Amino acid sequence: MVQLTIDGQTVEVPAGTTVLEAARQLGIKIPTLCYMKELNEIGACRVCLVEVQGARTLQAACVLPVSPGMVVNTKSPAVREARRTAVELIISDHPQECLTCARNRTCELRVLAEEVGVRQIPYTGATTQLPVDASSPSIVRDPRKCVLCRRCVAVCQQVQQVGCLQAAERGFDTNITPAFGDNLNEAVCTFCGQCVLVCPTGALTEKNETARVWSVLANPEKHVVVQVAPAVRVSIGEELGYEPGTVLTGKLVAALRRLGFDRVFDTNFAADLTIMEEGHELLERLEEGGSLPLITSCCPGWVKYIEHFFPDLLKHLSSCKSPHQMFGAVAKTYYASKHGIDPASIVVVSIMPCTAKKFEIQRPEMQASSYQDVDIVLTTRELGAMLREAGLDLRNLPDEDFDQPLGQSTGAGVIFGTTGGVMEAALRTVAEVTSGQPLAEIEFQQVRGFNGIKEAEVELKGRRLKLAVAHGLANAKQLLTALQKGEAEYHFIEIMACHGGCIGGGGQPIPTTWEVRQKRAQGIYQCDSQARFRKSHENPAIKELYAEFLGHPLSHKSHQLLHTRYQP
Ligand code: HC0
Ligand code: SF4
Repeated sequence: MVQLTIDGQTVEVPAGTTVLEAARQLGIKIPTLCYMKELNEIGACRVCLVEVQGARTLQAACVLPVSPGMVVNTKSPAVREARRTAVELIISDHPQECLTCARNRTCELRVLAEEVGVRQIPYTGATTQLPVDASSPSIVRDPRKCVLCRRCVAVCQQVQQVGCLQAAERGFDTNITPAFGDNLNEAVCTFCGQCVLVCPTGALTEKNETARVWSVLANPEKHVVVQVAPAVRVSIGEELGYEPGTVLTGKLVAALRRLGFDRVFDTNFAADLTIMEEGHELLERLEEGGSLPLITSCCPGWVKYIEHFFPDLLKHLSSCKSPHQMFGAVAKTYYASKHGIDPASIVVVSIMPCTAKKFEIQRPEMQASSYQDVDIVLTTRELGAMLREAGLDLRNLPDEDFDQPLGQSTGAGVIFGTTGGVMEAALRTVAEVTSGQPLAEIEFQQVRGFNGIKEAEVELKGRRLKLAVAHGLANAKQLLTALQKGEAEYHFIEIMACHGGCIGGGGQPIPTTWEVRQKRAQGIYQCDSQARFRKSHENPAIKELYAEFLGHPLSHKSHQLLHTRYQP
């Protein structure tokens, strides 16, 4: 242990601890901008400067290891002036567009400027004039607002190991960009949006579609139906001042109705449908010797990743479309004909915790209903903005129920929203369908929690099935590499691109930290434990859909509407 003094207080910390972390242990907050613990400790922004007795210059606390007897001052006049100057210099090359910026409420630079006492910008000079990159359906990059903190680079390279973003040029011309100056749409970006979550400013944002939604809501010719992803009900509250993980399903339904949606449906319904299809696909592959392991395909960031980086493994992907795409196809066929609505007038809006879903709906194979199956995707953040604009305070709204029939769901559907959930939901159904016996224990604890790669084994029809769950693309890569080398053998794998699964999706409220993810996951399991039905095959509306329309899982019609093919 190392003993040192910070602002007159003594603290003892393990060797190797940084001064920044030691100060935090004392409750002393040293401001930071580029810092992300264990991911981006590069001392680039110079905002965390401190004075160390005996040192000739001020030091960046985030990269300064403690040493015995060190005496640190975090608030001396020299420190405060240097920090303020660092922030003033950053702002001198930053567009002063706070009033119109998408990150107005959550901008770290804005808050930091206040914290270090910036009241004017004494510096003028050249400013960055690189063009906005709005090429992708998911993410907009505005290099003028970039503060070169490199947090996005760290996440993309280390957490996702996609390596899409990097620093180019030098000095004043330094900028963060995909390789070769490509735009995001041309690059290997998966649109996972994890970079958006860690961007401190408005340099990376989702492609905003709220204007299109307002416009269809105001159009009486349109029948506008909305579906809500599992993970949104436990995070939308954060946009409106609630604690992370607060379950707000009923109030959210009421709010969507007040916004003017004609029907408020649930993606959880379609998650149950996915389990019926994917569960039977697993059984078919096990029995008929199809490609194993079967790997889940409901996360569009993950699907884009495997297409770019492991095309030889595409045969392992489930042919199932993601639940919200299945929903769109069912809404514009089954629901339209059952209720006598012209599918051409139906607009399907998905509220998703995800930026990649904006890309997914535009894929050419997502038009099984003869129309684009899902028309518009809004992130949780965009829905938050719409609710604030409409002046809808959830606290004043009653709990209301989803519309039927596409609003009925089970606990198995809701756990899709967190890592391990698709696997657990599938096991609940596959185990019962094969044994014909009710499961004694329906909670599969082995696949819960935030370990990067989780493994489990279950007995199915006298056969031991080996399962794995990965979240975050670096973990997915590790699993796939082992598979490729023949070092790992599994029957069924669940992969989600984002840490924590959809609760940690790139469209979720900011901040999305590990602690916040934990609380949202707890909210998800709370929804499951309180659900009337907890297994997908028990969902009465799903039974009705098969009886009235699809026939049976993996039927010709199911294949037409709910499944796809991947081309390497
Ligand atoms: Fe998810 Fe989904 S669980 S991807 O994380 O599978 O986005 O919440 O809506 O489609 O159901 C996201 C969340 C969904 C889909 C579902 C799946
Ligand atoms: Fe990297 Fe994901 Fe951001 Fe694309 S969206 S640049 S893959 S972190």
